[in-house]
Amino acid sequence: LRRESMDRAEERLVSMCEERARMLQEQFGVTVNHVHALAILISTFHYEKLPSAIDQETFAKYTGRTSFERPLLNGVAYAQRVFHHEREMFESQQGWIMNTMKRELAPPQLEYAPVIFSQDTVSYLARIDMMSGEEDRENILRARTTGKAVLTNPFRLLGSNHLGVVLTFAVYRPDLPADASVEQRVEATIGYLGGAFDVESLVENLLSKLAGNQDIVVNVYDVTNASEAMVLYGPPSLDDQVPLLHVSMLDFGDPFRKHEMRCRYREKP
Ligand code: WA2
Repeated sequence: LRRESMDRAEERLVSMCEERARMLQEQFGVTVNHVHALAILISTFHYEKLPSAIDQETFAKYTGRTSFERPLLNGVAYAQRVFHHEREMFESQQGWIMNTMKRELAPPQLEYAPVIFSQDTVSYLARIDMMSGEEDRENILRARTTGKAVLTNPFRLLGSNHLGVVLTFAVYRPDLPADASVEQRVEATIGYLGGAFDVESLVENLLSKLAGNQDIVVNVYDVTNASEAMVLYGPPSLDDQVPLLHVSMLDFGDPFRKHEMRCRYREKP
């Protein structure tokens, strides 16, 4: 009899965990697809059209109106690629000077990625050189060589200080061939479109609506490096001391990264 109730409990845990993993992966996927489309929109209407058909006001309006398409992002922004020899001209044309993530004057670099367009919800990104942040910089470099969606490690986001990951797509000159080499990709890069998955608050909101939420504890980990899993969501926990634990695979669309969801029953007081 005890054996049977244990089996039932396990079955229920598995089904709740798989449901949550599927749902989270689905919402991640639609969000990534929509950001991909935004990157193409920028390439088409900001670069292919001369003069540009997009300015900060248009970008803010359009991204605000379509935010329902990106349920797990706290906002999107576009950072332009600027080389050092273009900096002076860029800053005088913009009428402002770029900052670092630490709100200092950006020191000389070979190239920069200052945010020129931002959704209102992330207006604090405006004028920041995104290459001045370690996680964002790595994302930018990997996005432009791969041409794919890339994700950072979990880290504390600007603005909210919530735990999350940043998503980046490179924006290319419209003449980039479909079979471009890595060198051609890097050369044809004109900017970066991305935003942050605010996992701490938006995933919480997603899971809180599901039945049985009171009964289980959910964690999401970045397990890219198998020997040191990084918590992306949920309380710190010692999984090896738990009698019933289920691990569901997650695919967030960046083949370089591995994520998983771990679920267990909440301990009854
Ligand atoms: N977006 C929101 N919050 C952040 C952040 C970010 N990056 N980095 C740290 N906190 C404009 O890759 C281009 C967005 C980065 C895109």
